[in-house]
Amino acid sequence: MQVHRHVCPLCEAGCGLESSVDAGEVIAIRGNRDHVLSHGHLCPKAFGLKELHSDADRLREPLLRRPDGRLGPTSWDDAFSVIDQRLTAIIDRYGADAVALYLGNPVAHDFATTLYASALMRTLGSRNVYTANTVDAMPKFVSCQLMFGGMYTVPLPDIDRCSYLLILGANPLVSNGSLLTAPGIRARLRALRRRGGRLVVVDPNRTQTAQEADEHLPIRPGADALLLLALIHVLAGEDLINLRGLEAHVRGLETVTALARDFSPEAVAPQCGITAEAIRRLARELAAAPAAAVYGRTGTCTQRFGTVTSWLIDVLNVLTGNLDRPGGAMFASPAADLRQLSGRSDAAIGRWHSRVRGAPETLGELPLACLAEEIDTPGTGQVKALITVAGNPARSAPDSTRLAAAFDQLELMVSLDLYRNETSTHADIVLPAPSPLTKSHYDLFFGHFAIRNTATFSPPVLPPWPGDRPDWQSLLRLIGIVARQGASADLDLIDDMVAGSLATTLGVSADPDTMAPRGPERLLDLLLRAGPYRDRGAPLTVARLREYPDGLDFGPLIPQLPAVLNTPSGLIELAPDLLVADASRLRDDLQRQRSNNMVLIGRRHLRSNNSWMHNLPTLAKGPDRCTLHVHPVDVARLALGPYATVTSPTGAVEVPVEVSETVSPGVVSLPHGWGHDEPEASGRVAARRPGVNSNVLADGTELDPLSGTAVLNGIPVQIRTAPMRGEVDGH
Ligand SMILES: Nc1nc2c(c(=O)[nH]1)N[C@H]1C(S)=C(S)[C@@H](COP(=O)(O)OP(=O)(O)OC[C@H]3O[C@@H](n4cnc5c(=O)[nH]c(N)nc54)[C@H](O)[C@@H]3O)O[C@H]1N2
Ligand SMILES: Nc1nc2c(c(=O)[nH]1)N[C@H]1C(S)=C(S)[C@@H](COP(=O)(O)OP(=O)(O)OC[C@H]3O[C@@H](n4cnc5c(=O)[nH]c(N)nc54)[C@H](O)[C@@H]3O)O[C@H]1N2
Ligand code: SF4
Ligand SMILES: [Mo]
Repeated sequence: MQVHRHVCPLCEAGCGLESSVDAGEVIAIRGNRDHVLSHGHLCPKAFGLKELHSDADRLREPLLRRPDGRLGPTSWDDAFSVIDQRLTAIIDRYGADAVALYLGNPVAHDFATTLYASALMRTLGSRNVYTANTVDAMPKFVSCQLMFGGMYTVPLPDIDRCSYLLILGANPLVSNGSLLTAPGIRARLRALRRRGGRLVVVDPNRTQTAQEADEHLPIRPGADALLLLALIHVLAGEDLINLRGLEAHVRGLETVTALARDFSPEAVAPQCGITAEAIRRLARELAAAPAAAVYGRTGTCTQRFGTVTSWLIDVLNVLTGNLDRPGGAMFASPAADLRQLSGRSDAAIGRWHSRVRGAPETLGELPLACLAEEIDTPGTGQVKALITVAGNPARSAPDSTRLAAAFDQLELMVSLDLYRNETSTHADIVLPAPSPLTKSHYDLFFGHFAIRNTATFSPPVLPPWPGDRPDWQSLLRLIGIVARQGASADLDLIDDMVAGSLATTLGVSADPDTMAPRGPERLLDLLLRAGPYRDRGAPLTVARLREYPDGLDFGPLIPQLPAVLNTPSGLIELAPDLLVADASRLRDDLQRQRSNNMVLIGRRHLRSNNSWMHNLPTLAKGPDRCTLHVHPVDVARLALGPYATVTSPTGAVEVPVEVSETVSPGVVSLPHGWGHDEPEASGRVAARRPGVNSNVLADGTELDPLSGTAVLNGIPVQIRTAPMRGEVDGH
């Protein structure tokens, strides 16, 4: 029996694991106590890796849509030769913009896919690039681009050293942290409180994280920006602003405090559903704390004021003098730093616009909410082909009914996935991805958001299955096709070009004698060599990292101002024009009559992962998760029975009602990523308890204007009791 030390690729926590392998099979998975960052932490999803590996429903060979309209097995060569013929014809006829690319969440968890997908993006040169960012973190990336000059320059709460932590719209006890790599978050939050610190959570739901806190403030969904402006109002009005040395690095202080003038705690209290006294006290506590950090995540992003809210969170970190300070909100310094690839840019938004509704591009992407209309609206520039990589937009995108229908109008759809999911089942060609246990792993993306600077490289735990092709090789083939070298292009040559261009951008030598062999490890090698760290006097490389299966520790985060700034002014932009202008929408909001509509928010579960892992028996067991949480007051008021119909302007779903004291009155919560009801998609275990797709309710017309991010939280809905469905889904 062999014990392999490796890192879990399933979420942003990046836990070090120990897998025992016997006769080519994983027989046990434990947390690695010696891992430099996770010290033995793991969650139930880690065991999912084993079941994922052996899941008989996982795709094992490419699928091709046959003349009878059904998907059937085909060979890799045939799959690529069909893609070559049809993709080339589409580009010839309509141009590269007719080919859209969608990159899903797991792309960010696979360094090889990240690097080759971006090479495909560059080679293709289409304006129709979509990712899960515009249903997720784009607001934060935009606000950091505008304030600090880099989308990866994101302040992280230094939770191991802070004495006060204000969390808005995040539930790290369940999500295990997002834009926050801090494995074992429960222990870290408990340690904060043990050392006399205070944890405050702002969330319409009294989540597991809120239950751990000293104080929970149940805010009305979408009102965070108002709350944050009121906190700034109090800091300014009570002379509590204290930059503690940041003065030399900021500009726009007066603009931002002037903006907050109209937003007194008394003015915002009714919209927030939080009393003016509580808001004043919060501001005073934040100012008085020796080391405080404010942190927000998806609840603050996927809402009407996503970018403004993300911005104001960091304004607070600055005004309390806690930015870039131990115990405050700090910047990571990853061993492989993607910021080395981006130049100075102050115009990251609106360099082009979507064809149909004219939505601006943000950081190189168009809003996912625009994809359906770009496919189903005829005219010049219409999207005719779509390549999806590790995503399920038929469940993760707003107005997903329209999107799924649009897929069937495409001339070509290619999906790379582990499964035939609700998206890939619409594809003409599905290219299977291998089990995560057969891939090497390095947290390229999440190193930028880790609370301690570490680096771990994990080789594959298990050998590949015969016929497996990793995503990066499929992407390399697609690059060859788009580069007009055909389906049987010389992949080594293309890979050399990808590596050569990366080396040039990074300004490092790609000397074959000192490099890792061709493929993703060579690209990672280049990034590590160009990065900030050395090991025992030598440049950091993949070979070096292999010597440290428990990870290399470069220590806690250290202050990085002003070198980390990449704004044209070289300063922290506290009041970027675009953000100040958008904040004027808030003034209108303040005047708006508060409606009595019920509003819908999302919810995550520890044993689930967006729309997948629902086919793994140990994770799928237990009570039904796709239920509507409704406060008892509303259950009584609406006379709800065991089932409810939830209706929004775009759609309706029928769900089991779960009476819940945690969700605020007037708010209901429903998880996303369910609705495994497409015939032949998603696997047999998942299909037994399909749940419903909450994204038929999100309408996709309302976006956070600066980031193109869809409003997925705070959706007005109507709720009424529904008849029992009897046997429909096994209830
Ligand atoms: N209403 C609502 N909608 C939401 C959200 C919400 O909170 N509420 N959350 C949003 C967020 S934060 C996100 S990130 C998105 C996620 O949206 P997506 O990224 O579109 O979807 P996922 O459900 O993460 O699906 C990932 C797919 O990748 C496949 N996969 C996993 N690993 C690999 C691999 O290594 N290679 C390949 N090729 N495929 C792989 C899985 O089988 C799965 O089908 O959803 C968003 N949508
Ligand atoms: N187990 C598990 N882990 C996951 C995932 C998963 O599906 N399952 N998904 C992964 C992904 S892709 C991501 S992006 C992360 C997300 O990580 P988190 O953001 O930490 O997770 P969420 O549960 O989406 O937390 C969002 C919170 O915002 C609250 N909220 C909703 N609307 C508002 C609002 O208007 N204001 C405020 N203040 N709060 C609001 C919700 O009640 C919820 O508690 O999790 C990742 N980890
Ligand atoms: S917390 Fe995340 S990284 Fe850690 S074991 Fe669970 S899924 Fe894997
Ligand atoms: Mo996400």
